[in-house]
Amino acid sequence: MSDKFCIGCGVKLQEENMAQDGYTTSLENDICLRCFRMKNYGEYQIVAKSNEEYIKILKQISSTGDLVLYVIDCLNIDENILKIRDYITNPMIVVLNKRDVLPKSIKDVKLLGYLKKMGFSSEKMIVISCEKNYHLDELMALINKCKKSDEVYVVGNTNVGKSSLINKLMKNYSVYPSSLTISPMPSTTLDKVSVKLKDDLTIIDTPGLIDRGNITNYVDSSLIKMINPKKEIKPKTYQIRSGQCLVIGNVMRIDYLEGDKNSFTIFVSNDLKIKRYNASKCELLKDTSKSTYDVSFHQDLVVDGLGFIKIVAPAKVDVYIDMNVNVFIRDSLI
Ligand SMILES: Nc1nc2c(ncn2[C@@H]2O[C@H](COP(=O)(O)OP(=O)(O)OP(=O)(O)O)[C@@H](O)[C@H]2O)c(=O)[nH]1
Ligand SMILES: [Mg+2]
Repeated sequence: MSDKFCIGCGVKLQEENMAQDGYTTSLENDICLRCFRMKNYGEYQIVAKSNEEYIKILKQISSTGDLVLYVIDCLNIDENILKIRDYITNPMIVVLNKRDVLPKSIKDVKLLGYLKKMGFSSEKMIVISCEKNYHLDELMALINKCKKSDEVYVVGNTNVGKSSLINKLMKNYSVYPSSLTISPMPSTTLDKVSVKLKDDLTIIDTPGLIDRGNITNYVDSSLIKMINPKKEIKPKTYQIRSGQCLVIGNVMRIDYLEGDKNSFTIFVSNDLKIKRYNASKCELLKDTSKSTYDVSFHQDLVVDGLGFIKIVAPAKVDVYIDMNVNVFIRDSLI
């Protein structure tokens, strides 16, 4: 065993066992074979991680008292995001990333107001997009102003864009290189990775907390690529009567059971096809798990990792989807 760690994902490098994490053909290399394949060929190999390991890392971070950037994905705002406070008490900047995928009509103040209403209050908050370089100057200024030492940690669920954020900060504000591995799959980063931005600032990437209810854990890699929106979502509105259903990307079905003539607006990746059917004549996805929801006025039905549906009038609906996926109702974001 070496004492060298992969600069892409943080795993300890080894050249003994190809089947194990950290394998590299030579210890002269700086990255493991898994990262090499992801970076060069877009070939993804999912690694099963446990949240216990991550919670251990969070506890270590907590004991430092250093500034933490807590990254959240704009599309996955749910009550679980507050759980971070069970693990760390550090000063924190809440960073709402992937702003570019939400329609421009949704204003940043609305998103920030929503987080406040959920319970974030003492934390600084900022809406950004790594992809579009949106508000990164403002974030960098905040980091410089709020950091407690030379070290700043980046934490959050898997796939929210932690490594993307660090690579972007390095590209914009550092003379040093950074080659953290980024991928659309969950659990890309496997351990802590320190990246020196300047003499008095080192940013530390961490593996993400696995969100067990997220749909990306239960579909194959080609579908994950379609589910992760790459562009601004174009919401699609369907006028719908009870007895009709919508099938979204062949992963989810929503049947409108009871209620007046209604309007469902779907916010999911533009790559996913949506079709409307007469529910009694449609057998699609009936073999998946079914749950019934009562959606009230001004509420969204959220599907973890997929997106959300804004329903105008109160509605009773059946949702068919993989049994592990978290589906819930929240006050409307819009
Ligand atoms: N549209 C959009 N996609 C983004 C943005 N930032 C990151 N992504 C994408 O989100 C996916 C996950 O990015 P990563 O940087 O690997 O996320 P991570 O949080 O480090 O993930 P883990 O290491 O698995 O915990 C990739 O497909 C990125 O291209 C953004 O601002 N906008
Ligand atoms: Mg990462």
